Amino acid sequence: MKLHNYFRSSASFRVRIALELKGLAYDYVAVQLTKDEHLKAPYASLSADRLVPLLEVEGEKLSQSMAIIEYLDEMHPKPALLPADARGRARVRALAQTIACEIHPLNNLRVLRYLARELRVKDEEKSQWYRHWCREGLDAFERQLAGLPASVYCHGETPTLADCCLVPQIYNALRFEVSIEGLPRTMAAYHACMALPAFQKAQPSSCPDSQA
Ligand SMILES: N[C@@H](CCC(=O)N[C@@H](CS)C(=O)NCC(=O)O)C(=O)O
Repeated sequence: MKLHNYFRSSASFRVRIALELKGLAYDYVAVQLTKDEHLKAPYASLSADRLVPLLEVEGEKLSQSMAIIEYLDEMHPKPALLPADARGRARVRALAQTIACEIHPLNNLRVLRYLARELRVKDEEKSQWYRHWCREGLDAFERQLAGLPASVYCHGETPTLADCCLVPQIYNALRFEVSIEGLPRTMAAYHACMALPAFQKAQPSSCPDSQA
């Protein structure tokens, strides 16, 4: 398997976590987003959406982090990243999508670049945009967790798809100085995950293309 990704990409980070949790070996192919490598050959001809991550597996090119993680979970069921029951799966997917579908698209590189380059939004206003949508999404995440039974991770006693999404989002929140005050369940799950070797190995600073 070949994972085309970028160390700081949170969508890539989600997939790296899933691969590490499942103990799956992969070739790391760096795509430098800051150098627009995702928009140029050879990556642009490989990736239909010109986004990372992209997983090459047995001649197939899989895109979209959530689809990739669910594929890995189906092909390599242990340890499971989704609960065995339908209701549990719906809860975990709702948590994961709160991050992947509500927060991330508003704060993605091309959106921030459009704000800055086309709309001429100042740096401070761009940061304010980032912090606003990130914090609003994390508040929604915390309210969802508050409605669930107490657990070590986001849902239950083992990491799930929700944790694969949460950890990269908190990593970005810390990087962009988003307040993480008043998010007790969210931060407890984050710290529980970060104590695990799989999350440590997947984090940006452990990546071959990591820039200090
Ligand atoms: N929904 C996609 C999002 C993929 C995505 O937006 N990746 C970002 C990096 S985290 C990217 O490639 N951005 C390039 C850009 O915005 O130009 C997924 O979950 O894989």
